[in-house]
Amino acid sequence: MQRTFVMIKPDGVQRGLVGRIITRLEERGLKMVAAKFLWVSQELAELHYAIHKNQPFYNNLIKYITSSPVLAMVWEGPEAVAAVRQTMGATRPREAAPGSVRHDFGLDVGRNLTHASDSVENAEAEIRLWFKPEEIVSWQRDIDRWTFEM
Ligand code: D4T
Repeated sequence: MQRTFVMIKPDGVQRGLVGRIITRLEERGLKMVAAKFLWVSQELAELHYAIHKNQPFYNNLIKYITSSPVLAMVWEGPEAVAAVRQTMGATRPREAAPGSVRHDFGLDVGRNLTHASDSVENAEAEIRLWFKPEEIVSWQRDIDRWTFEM
């Protein structure tokens, strides 16, 4: 099964949307295998968004992500990277598909509620950056044969 890194950003936490966002992933059939609630340090924020260092929005992005706690998670499922990106919707909420988290709960790209890895390689790197191996929980979900074709 594929794994992907997901973060509910400060606006999602402050607006009390954590439960509703998690519910969407659970209802879709994805399985949580790690979670931690933390205040992101400047150092972790810079490592996570290193690829955007030269972008004009970089400073605001770092300020936003370190402004209040986030919920960092790892989710598992078939093609989990693409599936979670689809559930979250396009980066810019006003361009996100109706029914996606970013469409249904957001408007501004600088308050787009969630992060989800955009490739399998980035998912592996982000999971390594945010979690120690022992923080990932391998577990069997008893309903899986009714969710996944095995
Ligand atoms: P993240 O990484 O937060 O899941 O977003 P995406 O993967 O969907 O989009 P991204 O990497 O292109 O952008 C990272 C982050 O930067 C913010 N951003 C982006 C912004 O504030 N202004 C912008 O013009 C863009 C493109 C939002 C997400």
